[in-house]
Amino acid sequence: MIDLRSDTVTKPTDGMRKAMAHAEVGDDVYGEDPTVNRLQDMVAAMLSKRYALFVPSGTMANQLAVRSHTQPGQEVIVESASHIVRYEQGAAGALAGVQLHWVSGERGIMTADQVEGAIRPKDPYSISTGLICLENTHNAGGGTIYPLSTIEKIRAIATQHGIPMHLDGARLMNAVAATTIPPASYAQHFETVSMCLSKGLGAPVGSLLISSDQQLIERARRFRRMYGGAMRQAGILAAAGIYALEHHVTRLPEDHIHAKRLARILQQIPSVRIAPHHVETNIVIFEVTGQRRTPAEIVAALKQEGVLINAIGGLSYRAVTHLNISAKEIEEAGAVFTRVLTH
Ligand code: TLP
Repeated sequence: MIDLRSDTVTKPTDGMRKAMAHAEVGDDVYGEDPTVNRLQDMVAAMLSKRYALFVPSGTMANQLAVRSHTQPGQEVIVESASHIVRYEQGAAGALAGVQLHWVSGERGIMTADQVEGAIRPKDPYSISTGLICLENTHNAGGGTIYPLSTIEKIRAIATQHGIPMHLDGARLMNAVAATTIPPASYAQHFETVSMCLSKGLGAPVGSLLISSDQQLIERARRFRRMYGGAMRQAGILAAAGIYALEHHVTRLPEDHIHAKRLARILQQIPSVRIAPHHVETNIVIFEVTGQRRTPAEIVAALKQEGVLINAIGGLSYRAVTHLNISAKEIEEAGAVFTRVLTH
C-alpha cells in the first residue's frame, strides 16, 4: 500500500528504534529525564530560544500556547483553515475559553493588512485580542510557506499593538528545507513556536513548545499537567526525536521533489485541477471534477488499487509525501491516479 494520507504515518526506522531502546531515562515530571532534557535543549538552541517543553502532540503544543498566552474571554486571530480552527476539536474554546477570530488567507497565508484589520480596538466594550497565530507550513493551504517578509510585517503590527504571536510550526522544518532560511530566522518573530517530530521528521510521537519566556514556559508546564500531557520516562520518545533531527532533516527536500513530481503527473489527468507551482513542500492538494462518484467512493477506488489519500472536503483531496515513500512509489501512485481518475 502506498500511504499518502499524511506524513504522520511513517514508521520508526531500525536506527531510530535502536536509539529508543538504548535511551537513558528518568522521571520527566521531576525534570530528571536526561534524554528529554537533551532534546529540549537541542530544539531550543536550533530556534535560538532559551526553553523548550516536550509534549505528546502538536495539538497539545498549540493548545498550551493558546492557554498560556491568553485569558478566558479574549480573542485569538487565526487563519480560517488553520489546524487550530479545523482539527483541534474546538480546544481553544473548550479548554482556554477564548474565541477564535478567523481571517481567510490566500492558501493559508494572511496579509499584514488582514491581521491588522482583525485586531479589536482597545475600548471598554470590545473583546480584547490576546494572541495572533500563524501556521508555517500551512497544512490545509497545501504545505504553503509563509514568506518571511509577510511574517515581519505581521510582527511589526503585533508589536505595535502589544499582542504576542504563536507559530504553529508543525512542519517548520519543511519550510526551512525548501527555503534554506534558518529555523531561528522564522522563530525570532514569535513568542512561542510549536514544532512536531512526528510529521515529516518521522518520529512516532512528540512535539515541542519553544520560547525564551521562562514564565510562559512554566505556565505551559502546569497546563501540560492539567491537560494530561506530563509524561514519565519519556526519554524513550525523546530519543526518537533526537534521532529524527540528526538523520531526517537533510532528506526533507526529497519529499518536496516527490510532491512536485506527483503534482505534474496529476496535472496531466483531465478531471484533476491542480497548479503544480503551488506545491512548495510535501503536501499536494488537488480537486477532482466531473465525477459521478462521491469523494468516499474515489478514495475507496484508489485504495483498491493500492493508494491511500484523504478527501478533505468539497472536491478536494490531499496527498502527502514522507520518508517511507520512494521515487518509484510516486510513479506507481501516479499510474494509479491516472487509471482511477480518468474514468
Ligand atoms: N495534522 C494532521 C491532521 O491532524 C490533520 C495531518 O495529518 O496533517 N499543526 C499542523 C499544521 C498539523 O498539520 C498538525 C497535524 C498538527 C498541528 C497537530 O499535530 P498532532 O497530530 O501531533 O496533534
